[in-house]
Amino acid sequence: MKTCGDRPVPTASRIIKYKTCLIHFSSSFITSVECSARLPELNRHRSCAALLAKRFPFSSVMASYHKPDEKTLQGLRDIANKLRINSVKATCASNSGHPTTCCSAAELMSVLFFHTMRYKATDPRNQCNDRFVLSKGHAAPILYAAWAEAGFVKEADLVNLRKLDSDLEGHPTPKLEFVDVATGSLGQGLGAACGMAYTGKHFDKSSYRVYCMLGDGECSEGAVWEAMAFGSHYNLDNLVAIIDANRLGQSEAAPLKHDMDVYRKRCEAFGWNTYVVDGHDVEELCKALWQAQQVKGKPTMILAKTFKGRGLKGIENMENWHGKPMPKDRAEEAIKDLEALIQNPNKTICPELPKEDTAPADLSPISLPSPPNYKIGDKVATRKAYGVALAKLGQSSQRVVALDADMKNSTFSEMFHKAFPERFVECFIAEQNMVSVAIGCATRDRTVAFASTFAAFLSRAYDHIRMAAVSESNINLAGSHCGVSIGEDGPSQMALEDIAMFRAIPTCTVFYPSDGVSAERSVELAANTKGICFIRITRPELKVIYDPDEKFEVGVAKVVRQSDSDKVTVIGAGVTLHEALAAADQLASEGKSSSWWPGRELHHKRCPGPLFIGCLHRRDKSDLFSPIWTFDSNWAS
Ligand SMILES: Cc1ncc(C[n+]2csc(CCOP(=O)(O)OP(=O)(O)O)c2C)c(N)n1
Repeated sequence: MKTCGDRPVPTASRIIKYKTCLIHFSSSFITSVECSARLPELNRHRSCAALLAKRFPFSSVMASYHKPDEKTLQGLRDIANKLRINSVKATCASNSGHPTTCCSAAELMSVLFFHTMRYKATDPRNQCNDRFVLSKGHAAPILYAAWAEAGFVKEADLVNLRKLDSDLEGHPTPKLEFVDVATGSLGQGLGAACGMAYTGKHFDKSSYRVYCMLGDGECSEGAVWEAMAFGSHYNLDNLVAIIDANRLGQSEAAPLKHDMDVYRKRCEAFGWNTYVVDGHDVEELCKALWQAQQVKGKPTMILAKTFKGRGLKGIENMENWHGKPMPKDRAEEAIKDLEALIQNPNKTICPELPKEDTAPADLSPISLPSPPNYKIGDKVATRKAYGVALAKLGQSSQRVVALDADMKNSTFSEMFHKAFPERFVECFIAEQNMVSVAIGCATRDRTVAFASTFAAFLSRAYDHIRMAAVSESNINLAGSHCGVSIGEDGPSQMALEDIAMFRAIPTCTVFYPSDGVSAERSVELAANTKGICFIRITRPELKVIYDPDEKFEVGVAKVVRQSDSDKVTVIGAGVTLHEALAAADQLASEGKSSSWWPGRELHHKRCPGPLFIGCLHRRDKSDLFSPIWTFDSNWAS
């Protein structure tokens, strides 16, 4: 069977022309046409065509496709081989890396970067540029090679791959201007790409498009399919994903091997438009990627049948070559072979420039438009104050967006939803994807993203949160129903590990507010704090203990009570601060008032240990020797 490329048939009326064809169609476009002599099937096809026309009115009638001229196509083939050569050279120089992973993707990268995507090669992070996420991050050398071909990276630097003092790390990170999100933990790129595409379509309302490349082995990750469901649910027609189906994973073949039809059916079942292509045929790729640009209402998946190690004699399509650089002599031979395929080594192809329809990000600080509106002694749950503050911040800045995982009526992010439905992203019960989507939304400072759910369920997204830090992301995560204070719901709903979990994340600031005032200020501080922010919020109502004008700072604990005769320091935060205060009151009533107990509220920045030492300010030397008691509702201390 000939797979897509020869003649995709965009409209039902055109289908009828192919009288003797057996038709295979994706839900919005015909993807492959196989001629057969089965005339009796004609009538069935006719009715099928009529049915298609009825079901898919094709809001966009496809503009006509112009095949690139032969010179351009050869130029793209030449670039693909140059990318291969540079990937082999770089991995040889570092004596590590994944040359075979790069080689299967060479034509895909060439066509994407030098035919399809629109971007300013001199300004990779320009807000108008198309975005590219290399979800199979171990193919980093070919990404670096593509940016060298585009002129942004010096070609001579490519051999510094994986060196300690080089930003060309083994897996891409945003230390490089052309990388928006770090990848390398497989399965996470598509969720981030969804966040970028959602932002482009619904927040920026701009024409930039988002491309994401995945490995076939990677597609065993459930997170990929969470992202697939999200992409089609939100009709992200500005999103194109590509599976580099090179058959092989790391230790053996990927489960579907080269069964492109099963890939197609799965992607279509998830609501995506699909094209099955020969991933080494630049012309087919140009056409499929062009077609994808015409599709309305759905994201597109390009299913590219490729061979791992393509172009490397004796290695192509062989097992046991994953993650292995080629021995020097074999590399030299392979480079010669590849050079021989290049017809015009000096030809460069400049990418098309993007449409200038995205405003630069507004980086001004974001403040609550009014102070928290509670009186000391009022009772309010910090989760509710979170919702109030988020809605207030939404008034202050268009960049504030909120995400939730079907918990908005528990986390109170529904208050933001009610006020700004157009800036609320329901991610449904898919916490890993919610974190990745938030990361995507926050790239290039397009949004200030707050994502909320029960704190307990953020633990299943831990690897995504870890990668958010590697991505230098500024996302804010709010976890409600923390600690044992949620009571009757039982341990499955209680976040007990969350403080330990977030404290271990580099760049993370943990806010654990104790009342409505500090909760609102935590949200305000988080919006302006770089790195990951975690706001730990509680279910039960707590007494307001701070004046609405109380000032809070990251990394500085509050002294709630103190006296000159204090004997011990008592530390609490959130709900436990109130327990500590009750204990202090009880001791006082028992005549032990000589030992006044200061309770302290914590906003701790990368606390080094369970005692939050970084936050405590001893008042004098004698304080150094006073005992410290902590009250905690987690398993971190
Ligand atoms: C979550 C995760 N699990 C495991 C790995 C280790 N690993 C790196 S590459 C790889 C195989 C990937 O295969 P595939 O997605 O098909 O990519 P290919 O190299 O074949 O293009 C594995 C298992 C990883 N990086 N991330």
